Amino acid sequence: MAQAIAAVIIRVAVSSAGLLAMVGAVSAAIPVMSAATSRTSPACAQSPKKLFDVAIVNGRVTGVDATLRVQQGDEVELRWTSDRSLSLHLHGYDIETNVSRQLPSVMSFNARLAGRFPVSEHREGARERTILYIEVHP
Ligand SMILES: [Cu+2]
Repeated sequence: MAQAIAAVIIRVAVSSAGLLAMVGAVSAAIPVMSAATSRTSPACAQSPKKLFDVAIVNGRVTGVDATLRVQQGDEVELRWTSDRSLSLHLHGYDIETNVSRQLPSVMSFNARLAGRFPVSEHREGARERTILYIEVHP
């Protein structure tokens, strides 16, 4: 009998610990989200995500201009496709991604830094090559 009660107590302790862990995880996630939101100014809060579909064919960008322009504070999403495997690097923001014929890739970031930033292709044994510029206007 005492053993049964002990087992119940342990089970309750385990489940409440699990619940606490869940609550902890949820409350830990909330400050991150609100911090990201508060970084955008009220004027930019209404501005929708800036989406760009960038197709790379034979190592060249097609479908968009060679320079993409956004406003500082914009949420930017670059959706990459390529007919061959590439390793891409957005300078300044220092975001890297791999894209291939089978696997499109997305770079998603808040344009908090103003300036002109190259996106370059990194290839082993080859010199870095800029394929696109992103201008973030203040
Ligand atoms: Cu680079």
